[in-house]
Amino acid sequence: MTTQRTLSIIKPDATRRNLTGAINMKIEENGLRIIAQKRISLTQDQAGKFYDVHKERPFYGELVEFMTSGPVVVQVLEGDEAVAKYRDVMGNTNPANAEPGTIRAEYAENIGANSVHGSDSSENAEREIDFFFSEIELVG
Ligand code: FUP
Repeated sequence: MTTQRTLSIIKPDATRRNLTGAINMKIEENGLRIIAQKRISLTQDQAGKFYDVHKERPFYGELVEFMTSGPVVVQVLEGDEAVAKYRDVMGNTNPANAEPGTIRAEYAENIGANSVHGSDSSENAEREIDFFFSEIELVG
């Protein structure tokens, strides 16, 4: 068993439809613990920096626009193999290809407005957690 932490973001399409609680229920039902959480509005600058890895992709501008279109809930999840576990709980990036029962299959609107973000490696998780949280905000 390897206990890990991962960064989750509940995206504007989900906060707009009042789905924070429903998504948190899926997270907790799957054995992940929410050890930090805050609801914030991202600036264009913050969203741009967070998604810097996608800068050259054709959807980058739209992604930054979308992530600043309403509040987001940023969270740190902790649990056994939390990075891979949360990727499973989220489902495929495109909800049309997401396994039934996953967050994206149930709630995502489309590949862009896909309700949640989750770190894709433990290295990125560390970097993304540091982006939003200080150590004293993480209460395991
Ligand atoms: P994921 O790790 O599943 O969130 O997916 P990616 O890192 O590949 O993409 C990050 C975000 O970019 C997605 F959540 C939504 C957006 N995106 C698009 O809008 N269009 C695409 O074709 C791919 C990704």
